[in-house]
Amino acid sequence: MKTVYACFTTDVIHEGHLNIIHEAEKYGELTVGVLSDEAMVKFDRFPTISFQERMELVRSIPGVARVVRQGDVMYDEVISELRPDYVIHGDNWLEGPTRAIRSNVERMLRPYGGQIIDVPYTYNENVKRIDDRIREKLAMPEFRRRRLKQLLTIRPIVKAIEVHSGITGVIAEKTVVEHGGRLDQFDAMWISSLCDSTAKGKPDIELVDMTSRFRTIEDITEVTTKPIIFDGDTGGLAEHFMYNVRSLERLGVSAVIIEDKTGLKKNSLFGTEAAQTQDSIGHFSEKIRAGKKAQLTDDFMIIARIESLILERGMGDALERAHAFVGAGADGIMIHSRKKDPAEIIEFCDKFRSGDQVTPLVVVPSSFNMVTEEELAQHGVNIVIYANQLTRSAFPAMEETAKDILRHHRAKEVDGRLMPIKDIISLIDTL
Ligand code: SPV
Ligand code: MG
Repeated sequence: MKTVYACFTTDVIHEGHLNIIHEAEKYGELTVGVLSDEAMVKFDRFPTISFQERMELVRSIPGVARVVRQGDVMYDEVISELRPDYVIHGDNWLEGPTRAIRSNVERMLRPYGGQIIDVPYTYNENVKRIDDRIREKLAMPEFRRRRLKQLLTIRPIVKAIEVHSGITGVIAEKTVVEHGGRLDQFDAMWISSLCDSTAKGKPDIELVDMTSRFRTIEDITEVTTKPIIFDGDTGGLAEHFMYNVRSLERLGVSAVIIEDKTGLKKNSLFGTEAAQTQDSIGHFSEKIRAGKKAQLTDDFMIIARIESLILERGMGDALERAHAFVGAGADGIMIHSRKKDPAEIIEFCDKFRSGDQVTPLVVVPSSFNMVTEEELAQHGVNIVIYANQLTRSAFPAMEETAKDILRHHRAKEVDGRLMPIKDIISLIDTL
């Protein structure tokens, strides 16, 4: 009896999967691999049911002889172990980034003469409706909110990219690259105060009010499913912060980061060039306590951001604050720096980790952008935020286009660098 292998990356069995099983039966005995939670998350199919439930679901389908766990999106381990005669998959992996997975399977099968069976991918109204329903479910506040904590337990480092609108949200949601045989994408989104303000043509001084910032969140949640980390600036008055924590939870935000400054906040990248006042440890700790007291779900995180290195108050002050804020209930610490060299950030992380191995650490490498995600993870960093790169890449491009249309009195000269209209249309989902 020949053997056939298929990997399922889903919470719901629909006619597309049944078709694969039906086809597989023509070739031999079918083993189905159920992708582990870790691998699903990396592949951005966040599970809505547990791994055990997914195993049971597949086991109950007639035509499936055996169910195994597949621990990675790539098939190396599972093929070495099972040596199937055939691997069967929908032919949608002939295109796009998932081609890398097909190449991986081809490479693994070649040495012993195994073969791939590409089955025409089932895509009809019914399958689309099921896919859409899973996406809609993942976009619901109760699912989205807990995703950050889930990611922290299963990703070596959580990667967040700045978003400030529906379209930047779509880019964060959908951008996948295949690089060196691996698929990569962002895990989460950062709603930066700098970029939210800039998109509205306003300075980053807590001028854009919360009602407007919440509207930005809604623009983003309407078209995405990934978890959100919200830049809460100073958090404002503790009495107001309490209400905002609840509003953020209700909107499905996973975490708010508040910084230990008071009075008129200016962007940290000004450093000491702008007069800025750091809050006292006692007062800021009270704000954290107030937020934690107001919080209603277990999923939400309040992360304390320390400005001591930005304001040149020294490493000792930064560390003292970090431990004090954790003591006050902070669920994470963000340490910021505007030095080009990551040395002070690394020193902080190492020293903090020598006394606290569990509290998540967040960094924003805008200035110290040489440092890699791998290096940061080695020093105990759990979340890396690319805080403003989408904004900083988009606006110079728009400005150049505006100038060139003025120069040429027409738009022909700029056309070559514009996104084709059909690509814009396919980027945006319609119901
Ligand atoms: C933001 O993105 O708004 C931040 C990070 O707060 S920074 O601009 O580096 O201060
Ligand atoms: Mg900010």
